[in-house]
Formats: sequence, C-alpha cells, structure tokens
Amino acid sequence: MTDSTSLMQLENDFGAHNYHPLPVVLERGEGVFVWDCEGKKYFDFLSAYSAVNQGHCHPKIINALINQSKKLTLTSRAFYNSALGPYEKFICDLFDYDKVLPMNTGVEGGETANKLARKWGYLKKGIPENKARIIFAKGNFWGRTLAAISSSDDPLSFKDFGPYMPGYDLIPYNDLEALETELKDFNVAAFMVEPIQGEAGVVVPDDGYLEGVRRLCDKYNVLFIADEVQTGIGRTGKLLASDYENAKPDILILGKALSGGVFPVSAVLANNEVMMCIKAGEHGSTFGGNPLACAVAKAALEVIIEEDLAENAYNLGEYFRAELNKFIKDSPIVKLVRGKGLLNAIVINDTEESKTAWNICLEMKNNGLLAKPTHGNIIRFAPPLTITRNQLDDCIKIIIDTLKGYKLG
Ligand code: IF1
Repeated sequence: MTDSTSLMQLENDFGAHNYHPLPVVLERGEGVFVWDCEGKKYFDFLSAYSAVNQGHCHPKIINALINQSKKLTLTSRAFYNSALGPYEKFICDLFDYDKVLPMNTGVEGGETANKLARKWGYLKKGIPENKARIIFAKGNFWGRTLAAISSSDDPLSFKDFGPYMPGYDLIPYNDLEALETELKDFNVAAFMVEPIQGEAGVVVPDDGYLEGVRRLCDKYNVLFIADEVQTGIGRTGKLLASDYENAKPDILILGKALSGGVFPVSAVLANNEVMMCIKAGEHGSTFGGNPLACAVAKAALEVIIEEDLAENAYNLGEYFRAELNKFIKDSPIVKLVRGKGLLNAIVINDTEESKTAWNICLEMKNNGLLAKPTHGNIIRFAPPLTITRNQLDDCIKIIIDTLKGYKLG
C-alpha cells in the first residue's frame, strides 16, 4: 500500500470528498521540489497555497520544531510559557504593532479580527449593540467557517450552509467609491480585504487602492483589516503586500507561511486601542500561542529575513512575468499573466467551465511541474520564494513548452 494508485484509493475510500486533488501522491519535499511515491521529482508551483514560502522542510525551521518538541509543546494559556513572550515581542517589532493575538489557522485569524473589530466598534466607536457591520470585497476568500462563508459571494463556498452571519455586506473589489458609500454608515466597524485576492485568481487592484482604503477608513473612523494570510510573509515581493503603498492596516492577519508550512500558526496584530478591547476570557484557543508554534514561527520569519526572500520574490517575479509575456503576445491559449512578486496567475483563453486549465495542469504535472487551477480557467503559479533564477528558467521552459504543445478545442 505504498504506490500512488493504492494511496489515492485509500483517500477515496476513507476520506471525505471535500477536495478534488490533481492525481499525484506526494511523499517527500525539499526546497522547491517534491517527489511522488514512485520517486518522480516535481517543481512545486503551488507551495501549499503560499504556506511553504521558505521551501519544503527548511532545515532551520525543522530544527526549531525538533528542538522545541523535545522540551515543551503545549501548556494552554492557563499558564505562561517561556517561548510566547519572546516570540510576541519579535513579531510585534517586525511588523510594527503594539500587540499580537496568536491563533492557529488563517480562518481563526479572520474570525479573531472580526471579533476585535466588532468589540472595538461597540466599546470605542459607540456603535449600538448588535448593530456593527463589517464590509468585505466581492471575490474574497478567508476560509471555511460559517462566518467566513457568510461573507462569500462564491456559491461553492456558501450554498446550503445557511443561515448566514448577519452584519456582513459586500462591495466590488478595487472600488473606492463603493467603499466610501458604505463607510458613511456609522455602524460600519471595519472593512476587511486582501491586498491581492488569491482565490479569486490573483486579482491585483489598481495602484493607490490600498492607500484609498486607508484614507477612507481614517475619514470615517473604520478599521482597515488586511487579510495577508496568502499575500504576506514575502510572497508578493515585499514583507507584506500592503507595504507596496502607504496603507498600514489597523488589524493585520497572518497565517500559512508564518510557520513555513511546518505547523498551523496564525497571528492577528493590532495596536493597543484595538487589541485591548478584548479582555481576559473573551477570546482564545487551546493551541493558540503554544511553545512549538512560537519556536517554529520565529524561525520561519527569521528565514524570510536572513535569506532576503521578499527581494528574491520581487526580482524573480518581475522576470517571470516578463518571460511569460513574451510568449503570451503570440499565444492563442493564454490571455494574460498577472501578479506581484511570486504570486502570479495566467488566465486561459477558455470558459470558466472548460477543463482546459485542469488539463494543462495535468500536462505540466507529466512534465515535472505542479500547479492547480483556481476558478476554472485561471492557473496560479506560486513557487517557494527560495527558488533560484536557474530553477525558474527550468520552470518557465516547462510551462511554455506545455502551453505550446496544448491543442485548444
Ligand atoms: C481550502 C483557497 C487559497 C486564504 C486567505 C484566509 C485563509 C485562506 C487569503 C484561511 C486559505 C486556502 C484554504 C484552502 C485552499 C487555499 C485557498 F483556494 F481556498 F482559497 F489559498 F486561495 N485568507 N486559503 O487564502 O486560512 O484557515 O485555510 O488556514 O480551504 O481549500 P486557513
């Protein structure tokens, strides 16, 4: 039972069918590479949806995991632990916030940010009880909980999971006029938005959008919540995607690569005016802030800094898009490439319902590169940020050769 076919069958027989994976069974990962059960080597161009920015099994992060796991893994927050305070200071200094609330998954980070915003809305802004509203952008994705899907406009996320969380409303992404219209309502506590929409297909807003969000939130006394679970930690060529503009969020949500893909770790950062609205006993999590997570996250962040991974993402992202654009201008199959840093996507010249993007991903898999479509006709390309120029050249060749050899229709 160690061959790929048998293992896929086991997942089919005993696992919930809540995913439709590409037919490849991965057994080992190192840096930008993964190997399947038959020993075939692939470039990983998904990085577990940007959770493996530091590359698979980064030695520094793995060593931090091993060393801490031999000392103390979990105390709960009923007691202090010796890893949490130093980690909290480290992450607050790095992202320039007064405090952090440590959680585990990205969606828990989103839930925490929403609770903080509502609490601040009542205690500080003076919104009448149970009247707080939070505004989201159409096309958003921040997880699978009932609150997260209540803010979704994707039926795949919300259909048949109602009734939905009240006080959530949607406006078009990248539309400052629509945002200002909503913020005029005193009862709006926050606007939560991804600086680049990942799941929507790597949708990059106009230059100045984030600055506009910051300006309007200041004007109407509304909290700007940035969901950087996928765009943060160097992925888009800066430490945070919101660093591209003068747009410091009031509440910052981090996840995924915060642990380098080694362990679920998320974090919500804010200054005291917001963070101190939640008092002892009003929020928490069994594993939130556990010593193992603190050790792993500190090492994961140190890797991003020590190896200049944001800068590498910036430079190689520019190169990647330039090389693909040379191909695209004469290609019948690809409409465009878009993204920032090493968060990119190509839009296939076919309908969302077509299997073209999926079939192209199957061909790229056969040619040694793993990527997966998002929303039908869009293929996301997000390698680990440790990728070298030579490795990227190999990947670009695989992508272009696959696209050239693919017959539409
Ligand atoms: C799945 C998508 C990506 C996220 C942003 C919060 C979360 C995510 C911007 C929640 C999670 C993951 C979830 C995973 C696939 C993947 C995904 F396709 F679902 F939308 F990356 F684009 N904010 N995204 O992208 O973090 O609770 O999962 O730790 O659910 O299929 P989480």
